[in-house]
Amino acid sequence: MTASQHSRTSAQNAPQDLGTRAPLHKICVLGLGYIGLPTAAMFASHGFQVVGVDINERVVETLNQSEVHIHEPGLKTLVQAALKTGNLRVARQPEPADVFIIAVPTPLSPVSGPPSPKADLSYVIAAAESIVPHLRSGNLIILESTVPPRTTVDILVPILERSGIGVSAGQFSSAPVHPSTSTLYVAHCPERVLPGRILEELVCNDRVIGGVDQASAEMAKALYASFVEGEIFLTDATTAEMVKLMENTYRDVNIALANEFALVAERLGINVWEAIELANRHPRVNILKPGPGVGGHCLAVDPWFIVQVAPEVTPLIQTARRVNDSMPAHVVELVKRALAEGKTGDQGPETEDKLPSPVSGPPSHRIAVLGLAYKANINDLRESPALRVVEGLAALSYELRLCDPHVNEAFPWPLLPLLEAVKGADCLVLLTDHAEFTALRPQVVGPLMRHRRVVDARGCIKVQEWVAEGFQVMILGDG
Ligand code: SAJ
Repeated sequence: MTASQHSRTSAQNAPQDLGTRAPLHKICVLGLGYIGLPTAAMFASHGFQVVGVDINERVVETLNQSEVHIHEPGLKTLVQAALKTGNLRVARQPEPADVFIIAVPTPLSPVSGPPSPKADLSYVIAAAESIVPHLRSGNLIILESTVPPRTTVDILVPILERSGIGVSAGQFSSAPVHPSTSTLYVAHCPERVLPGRILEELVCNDRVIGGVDQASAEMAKALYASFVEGEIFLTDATTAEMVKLMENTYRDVNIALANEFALVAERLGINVWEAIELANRHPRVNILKPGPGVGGHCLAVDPWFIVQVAPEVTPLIQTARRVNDSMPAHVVELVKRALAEGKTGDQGPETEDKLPSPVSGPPSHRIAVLGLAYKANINDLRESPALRVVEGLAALSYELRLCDPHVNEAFPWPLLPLLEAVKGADCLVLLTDHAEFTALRPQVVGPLMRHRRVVDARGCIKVQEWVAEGFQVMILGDG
């Protein structure tokens, strides 16, 4: 089917159940995480009656106290406003509604492991089972969670059919719509929002909606058109699942390429950052940035969902994943090398922090690790490569001083304010390019350190400035 643009609507002018012509007023959102909560609040702020459901009691309690457990620009204001109007309610259990939106996590299964991890669909299955007793004819069920191809048709639909109500059938096609009155409509509507810009992208991004049939896709489109300003494209459910996975896999593979270029540049003794900048002057080249690895709940996970359905024909995707997964260990090697490479630079002030022999062996080194979140200016630690680097450094018995001004979580090590983390350090290791760290001045931190060394895994410091202050500088990808 070709692309079709939406028309704007709202709950007052609500999309219709195509069979009964009843308006879809009430939405039950299952899972109040990074996607479910903003989506629930967005629908509520557009006049729908929304019940947000989460199995985590703490999440429900927090929201019922008008607090928000997710840090995302604008989210707290939106959620609080939605709760205040009464359009958004929060509960532990689902209840009857016109629309059910499943937005629960799909992590990698802890039991599958190498050589090829697989999706853990237990949350999707549990959420689908939990709504079965509440389903009524004419309901629209939307799966937003990222899933392996064919999950909607092979796993979700059979569970929903346990309700005794049939799922809107037939091949997806642009044939005329003849919905029955005793039918469930089912669609996959993957999210595409970037953490840090979720609310903006929820509204502005184009959206791909995959129906199990034409009627389901059209119903879901009418619903999302209440707030989506981007174009809405309709297709079948399996194509929509694959589209979502292809987007994140494309990015993961391209980051792996940048990381591989970085490793080659180190061998050649050239600077990959300069080389990438120059290569990107080509009108059809856009190489991404190398770094300490790929984190977050999407890029580090989703490519495996494609691999699991076709392992024999996906060597490129698998290799890319492994290249990106190998980067934290490479950063640990860079730190080891930086510490082993002589005693250049200012030795810093004589303080009581001075250890007997700071450069004679790894155990005595004090490392200030700057940045734990998986990317800049967010507090999200999921799959963060920085945590793998920290594990690697800890295994070498270095004394670690961790700092991440965006993160507020318990670690085996306390999180310290920046200048405290840096005090008496033998090496700074920059893992996340938070604004606080890219603005860091060597003139400020240098005098606090025991040895002036910095390892920059994000290519974000101005090398000359640091060298001028007597720092021994090591940049990932710069030989
Ligand atoms: N990274 C690099 N080099 C780069 C770009 C990113 O090393 O040049 C690293 C980041 O540091 C981070 C990881 O990749 O560790 C992922 O960051 P990201 O900003 O590329 O993506 P996410 O995971 O925050 O969000 C992605 C987005 N997908 C795409 O851009 C194709 C977002 O639009 C999706 O909605 C989201 O995944 C998701 O939920 O699937």
